[in-house]
Amino acid sequence: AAANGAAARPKFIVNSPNVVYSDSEIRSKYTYRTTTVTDGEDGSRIVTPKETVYDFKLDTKVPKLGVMLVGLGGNNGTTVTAGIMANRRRLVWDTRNGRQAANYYGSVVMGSTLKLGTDAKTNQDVNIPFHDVLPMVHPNDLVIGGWDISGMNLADAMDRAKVLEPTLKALVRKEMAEMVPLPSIYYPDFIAANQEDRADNLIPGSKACMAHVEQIRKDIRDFKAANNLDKVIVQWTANTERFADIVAGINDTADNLLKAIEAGHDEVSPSTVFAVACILENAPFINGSPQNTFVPGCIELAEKHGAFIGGDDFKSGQTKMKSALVDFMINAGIKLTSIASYNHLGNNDGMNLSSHRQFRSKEISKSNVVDDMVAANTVLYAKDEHPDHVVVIKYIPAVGDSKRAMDEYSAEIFLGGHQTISMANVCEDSLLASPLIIDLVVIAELMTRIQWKLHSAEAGGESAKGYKSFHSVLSVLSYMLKAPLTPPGTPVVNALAKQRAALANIFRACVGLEPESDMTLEHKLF
Ligand code: NAI
Ligand code: DG6
Repeated sequence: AAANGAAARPKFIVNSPNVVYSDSEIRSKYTYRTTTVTDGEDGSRIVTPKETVYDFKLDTKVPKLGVMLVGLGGNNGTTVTAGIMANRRRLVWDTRNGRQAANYYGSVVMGSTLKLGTDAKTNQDVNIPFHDVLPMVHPNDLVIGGWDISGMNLADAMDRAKVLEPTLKALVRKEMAEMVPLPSIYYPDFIAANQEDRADNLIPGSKACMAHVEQIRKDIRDFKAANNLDKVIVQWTANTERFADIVAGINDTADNLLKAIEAGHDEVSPSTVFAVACILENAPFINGSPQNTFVPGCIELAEKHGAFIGGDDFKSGQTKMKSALVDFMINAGIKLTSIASYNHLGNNDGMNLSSHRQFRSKEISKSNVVDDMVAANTVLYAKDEHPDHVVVIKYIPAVGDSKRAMDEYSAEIFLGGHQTISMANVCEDSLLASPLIIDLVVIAELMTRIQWKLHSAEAGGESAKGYKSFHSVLSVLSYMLKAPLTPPGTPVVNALAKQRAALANIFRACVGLEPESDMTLEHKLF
């Protein structure tokens, strides 16, 4: 993709009357096929195929993009920053296992492929890098900045994080040392008391106020101007906060939330203040932690301003496995009866989560991830029946960022038999989370360039009138998130394969391609 703001040349051309290319846009006419079900008078179900024709319009100009991380000096913040530097400079470093080159493993956008179609001659699948499906920002071109309540420069902060190899750190140290997080807002009641020692880089004031909102907005504008950026995306990768209480008259509507911030109400969290600032500044805001940043008033504010928000809580290791494995079990007709999910870790995230109220936020986001799959299987589960599901997190400093996760899945199988699957997952937590941070930024940015309208025969699909953006709540980011935020009143999808299919098929629709059905009739009917 072009890094200089020029329109990027598509990596393939779709040969269809429904797809029109221009210097700055791709327009497609796309027929979305669904099925509606109604109850017939005799108690039977009437199932009707339905077609809705949409026009999609993609701005192919790849912007110069900035990403501002809240929590820049933390394990994720320093790891993703150093990782992007390493890739940009194509660094290779020594490890005890040999030479290691920078890569983007773990990023769907940069590390995975998508089936484009079948080769006309050989009938074999043609797969392309996911990044080539539509013109996307390359992570090497991201300009990184952000805030942290700890004022440590990023070279010292990456030492504190204890994630990266010393040989890699030596190669990026100089550049990292030049980066110092902007001062941030700190309301001690929202994160664990054990974080107080690092809070030395603060915007004055210890509860929400409009001055904080305005300072954050100014920081975004200044960063944009200083780096000559077209757009900025903000992502919360700061400490997990406690849940904010939902209080009528305080955070239940957009107006009440703004008034509550003006009045300095105690139930407005730092992450909500950041979200509000970003919404008002029209910078997409993504929450990578589990707390309820997006209180109802915040979601309404985003809708009012047509600003993009996404969340919550990066889905990195244990939960990603859970959302794949449980999907398999329940869709295989195996009755999952319990999940015992234990993990311990020794990084600063683990220390913060050793405090009960912050653990509770994480417990909620880790626990709800199988609900939709259970509810969908009315053969195995009675109404309101759920598998037992317990989540335990322990702080063990000695293991640092190397998280150990142990899960036991129990299930009932044929004729009363039992199946137990035990899983142990060991990984550097921030090396799993960093590629997700990248994917969230790249995909959220792309979503700001896609518009749609209902196809109108009268306008011949040519009129630009009536195009609008996707809903403010970017549920298309669900694959990367443990507790996907969806537009109010719409279902949450946790199953990993469905989340990826939604992502891939929406992108295919933008270039007029059918969803990948995996029917492969070409290999079955001949
Ligand atoms: P960390 O504790 O190393 O980094 C968090 C940083 O946020 C710290 O540097 C801290 O000083 C800063 N901070 C706290 N409050 C702040 C505020 N109000 N403004 C600006 N900075 C603030 O944690 P880590 O490992 O980087 O994780 C970050 C978040 O991501 C945590 O909430 C964690 O639960 C979440 N997460 C991490 C995953 C992973 O695999 N590493 C996966 C899922 C979620
Ligand atoms: C321990 O649960 C700490 C958490 O921050 C997790 O490491 C993080 O949420 C990742 O969890 P998961 O389940 O996606 O691997």
